[in-house]
Amino acid sequence: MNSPLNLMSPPAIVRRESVLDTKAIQALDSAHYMHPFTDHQDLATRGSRVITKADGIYVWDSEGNKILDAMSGLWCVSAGYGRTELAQAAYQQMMELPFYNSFFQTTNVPATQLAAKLSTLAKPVGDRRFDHVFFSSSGSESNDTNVRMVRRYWDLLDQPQRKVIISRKNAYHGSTMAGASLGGMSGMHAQGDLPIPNITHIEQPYFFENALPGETEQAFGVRAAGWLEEKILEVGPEKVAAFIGEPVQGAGGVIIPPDSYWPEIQRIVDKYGILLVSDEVICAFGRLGYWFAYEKFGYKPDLVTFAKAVTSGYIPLGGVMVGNRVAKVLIEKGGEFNHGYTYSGHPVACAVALANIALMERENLVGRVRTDVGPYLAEKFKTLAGHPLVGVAETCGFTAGLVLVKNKATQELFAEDLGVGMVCRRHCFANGLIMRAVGDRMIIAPPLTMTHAQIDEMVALITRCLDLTYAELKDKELLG
Ligand code: PXG
Repeated sequence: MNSPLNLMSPPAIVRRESVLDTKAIQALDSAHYMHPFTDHQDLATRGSRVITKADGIYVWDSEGNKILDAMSGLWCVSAGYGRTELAQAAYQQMMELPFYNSFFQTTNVPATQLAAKLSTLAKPVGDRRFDHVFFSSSGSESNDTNVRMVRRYWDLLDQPQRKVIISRKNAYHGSTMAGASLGGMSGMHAQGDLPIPNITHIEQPYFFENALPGETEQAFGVRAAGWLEEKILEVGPEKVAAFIGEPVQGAGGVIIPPDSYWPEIQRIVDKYGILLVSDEVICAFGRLGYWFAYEKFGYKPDLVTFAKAVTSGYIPLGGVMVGNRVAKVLIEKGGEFNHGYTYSGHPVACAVALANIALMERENLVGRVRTDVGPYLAEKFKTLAGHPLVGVAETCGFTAGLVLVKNKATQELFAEDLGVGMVCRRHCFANGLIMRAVGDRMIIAPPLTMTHAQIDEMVALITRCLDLTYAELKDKELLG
């Protein structure tokens, strides 16, 4: 027999500090690696930035540049980089049970414990409780699961004609056929005959672009929710299965709805009896200061999508919190639900998620967003709103967006083809800061571990990059 393993002592990590041949990696990358959402001819001419290591809130590239990652990887690394206990949890679980499936009446300990833990974190609201979880490995897969569950639910209730799912323009719900169809990204729909049938979209609740002159935010929120009712009536209420929305639209540019929006959406879905799906792939696990963001906005979803920060991005995991309204029907009337993934309830991913949640609880990462670093970031963004290039600067929890404008007094926007957001993003990278550009909306979603001093450092970098962008635009006589 092999000698017993000391499960608590993973082998020492050998740090690969040797100098990397960046050009060689870039050549291999360009020749063989097809990247997501990438123009490969463009990539080949410019070469990829090779990220080689990370610690805390910083990443390093192969040229040794240290970069403050204000996007947490891609909205994922909420606990920050270099957390030994997450690596330890993965190592230990890999040695104990690296994989077993959850089909055929089997289960594993971490998946079971995580499901139970998530059920306690997803607070009951009104008559909705979340006693059940369905696991996948990503946000996209989870939204495919939602489509399957929503349609199965209505079939089981003898209303098979209820198939239409209403979503919003500029929403992001993933990149599988169902995810991309639910999303409202016109560039994605233009490739591959999307959306698939029975998915339709309404306008987004974006005050800055869609409000009428003189309209208050509160009035706009109610009017924007009203677009859902108009669509329900247009489709025919008897055909509508569900509405899906992100609490705050992330990839769409951190679009924060007015407070009046979600309660009015709730009123409308209740009126027509349709299911409400809250896609919290970005917003859950503390990003908005709550474990789940429906709590912040006070609505009652039937299904809640999660992924990303459930493991702080250390390993892929996603899933759906299944509310009692849907779970009861699926379980009591449904028999076998013919849906699932090889990696549903992957023991290593679930073990990392349990360790990540324990870490978040111990460091109060969720609470500090609500009462400490969230308000501090909001205060700092108020000062950024005064910058001559900034039209609006707004935050929600620990995510934020600002709009670059040609003329501050009139709030006139730049022509789209100027790509001003990308100009700003270039200055960010060159100055050691990762910030996302969505059109001319610059957005951040930093690790929830940030200290006040690190927030100051980030805001100083943002200011510097705005100054540099402003100077470049002024030189080119592009300001209004
Ligand atoms: N729903 C939401 C709300 C998301 O933000 C997905 C689903 C899909 O998750 P997966 O794990 O399948 O990627 C997401 C993902 C961006 C960006 O540019 C955002 C995401 C993914 C890629 C890029 O901001 N969000």
